Amino acid sequence: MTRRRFETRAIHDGQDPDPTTGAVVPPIYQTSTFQQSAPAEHKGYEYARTGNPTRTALEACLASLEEGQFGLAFASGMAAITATAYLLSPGDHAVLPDDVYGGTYRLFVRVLERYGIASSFVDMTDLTRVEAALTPKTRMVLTETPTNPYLKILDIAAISELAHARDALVVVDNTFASPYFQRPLSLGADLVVHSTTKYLGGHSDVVGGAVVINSKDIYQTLKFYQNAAGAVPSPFDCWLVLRGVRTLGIRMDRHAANAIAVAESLRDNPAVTRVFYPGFPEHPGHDIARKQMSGFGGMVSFVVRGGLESARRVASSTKIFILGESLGGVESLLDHPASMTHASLAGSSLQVDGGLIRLSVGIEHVHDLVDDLHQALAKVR
Ligand code: P1T
Repeated sequence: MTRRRFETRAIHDGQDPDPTTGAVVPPIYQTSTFQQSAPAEHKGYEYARTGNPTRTALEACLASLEEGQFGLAFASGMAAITATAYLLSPGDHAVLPDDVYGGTYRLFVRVLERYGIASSFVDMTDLTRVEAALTPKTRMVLTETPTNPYLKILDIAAISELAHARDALVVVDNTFASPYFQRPLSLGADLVVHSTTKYLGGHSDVVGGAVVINSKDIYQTLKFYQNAAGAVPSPFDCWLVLRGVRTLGIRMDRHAANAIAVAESLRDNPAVTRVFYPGFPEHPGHDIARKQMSGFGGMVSFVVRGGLESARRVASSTKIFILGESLGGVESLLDHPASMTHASLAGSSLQVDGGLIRLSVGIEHVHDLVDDLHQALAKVR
């Protein structure tokens, strides 16, 4: 039988009707512990930090969508990235993009450095810089593509080849593309991480994270860390993400269609000096995006003429785009990275432009979204 398609797997994988009751939707197993018939004899579950059937359903579904063997769910995207970082030991070195989510930067610089793990941040669109950053101590290359917030496109296959030649693991944060548009494991990555808070959950009502892996060894190590460190999601949070995942495909199609229309209209606005969208043929990563993604996603970033003050004015003037951190929900969100999501980069060499605005384009009617942005931009003309 041919492999079921993405949309079918999103609705069915890991989600067989409940064997006890026939419930079509996986139940929320709101229990902290499970009865044992004799000491250490049980039906696969003993204590809910170690495992819970609602979490198992989500983990199986996410593994299937990423075309991986194993999934692990966490309490947040940062918990998933932290568990992945436990694969590193003191003395090891990691390479990350210079344009990375501020929380990931903060974890590597402010936390992991204290444990003897060094990291370098490089412009990974330039493969010679990736190669130059790899040292005999490099054990991990953690990438994000499209990057947050400049939407740079990084060549997953080429970076994987360089990293693997030095025995470094490749981790791809696939939060922005979602598995609907991009499957890094099939391009050579070893691990995929997600903030399920974003497109996978899709409704801005849950915080969560996930890791998907093909290697059984790495899976078993991370599963041990998941239980040992304990940053697990609640059954209800797993259920919410799973409910979101079922509509991922249709939401992503609409996010991407709205994003290209918004990006095009911004390009024509005199108050905007630059628009970043990987779907534009002139975007430097467009050809790689066409090769490794099946759609360009729902994120658009742009620079407002007049810099920081103008950007802050625009950010406070939209009526439909909600000024807030996060992304990937059905509602449109607007972020001023320099003072919000990427404020933890302040003072580092990785600062983002004060005039930059990042949009998570939602699935409202596109004309309303375009009108809203142009009325806000009119305030700085
Ligand atoms: O917020 P949390 O679920 O812990 O996920 C962290 C994270 C990881 N990776 C990427 C690419 C992310 O964008 C995030 C969270 N990002 C935001 C909150 C934001 O607004 O960019």
